[in-house]
Amino acid sequence: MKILVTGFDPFGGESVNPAWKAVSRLPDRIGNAEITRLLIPTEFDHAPEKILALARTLHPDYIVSVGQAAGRKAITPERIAINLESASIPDNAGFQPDEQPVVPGGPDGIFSLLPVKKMKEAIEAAGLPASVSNTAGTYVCNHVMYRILYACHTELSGTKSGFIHVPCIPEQTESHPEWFSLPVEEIERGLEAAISVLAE
Ligand code: PCA
Repeated sequence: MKILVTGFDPFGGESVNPAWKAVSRLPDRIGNAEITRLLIPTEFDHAPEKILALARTLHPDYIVSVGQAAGRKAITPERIAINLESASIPDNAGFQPDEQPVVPGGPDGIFSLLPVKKMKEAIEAAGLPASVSNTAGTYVCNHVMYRILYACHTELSGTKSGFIHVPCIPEQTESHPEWFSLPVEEIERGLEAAISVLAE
């Protein structure tokens, strides 16, 4: 089994992104799955294109994308991506969509193809805070989740995908003391627990 796990680069003035920090620490194998880690830019267009370019040759069984959700107090598998994007800050390429569809004519929402409740339970069983989230927002993370799920239903047959948002790490809370944080080792352990559900 092959699992492609992606993490974003820093955005919004931050110098780190806990998503890539944690994803880059994942081992080469989890259960019976071979893990491929991919850094993606926090850019609406390039992020899904980079994932799709690799997925077309790798043919992974699963694609799990991971992003930062500042202020969230748990590791949160996302249940659904919506066909709407609206950005309060520009992405790393300077693009700032305002109330537009992710895929014109696409379905309003696409459910995760990952077992989100089982993943949440596995993260909790590892001793870490978890909950299933019902919104991935309207920024780059929702865009990536929607575009990759859309591709799973169209061109990437045999691949299932979904998204996990993670909290910040302690070094980010110096400038934002109000943000909840978890050490990067813990986020990595939580992701490993969630991914192990796919590799059983
Ligand atoms: N979080 C942002 C985009 C990149 C990231 O890590 C989001 O939640 O949309």
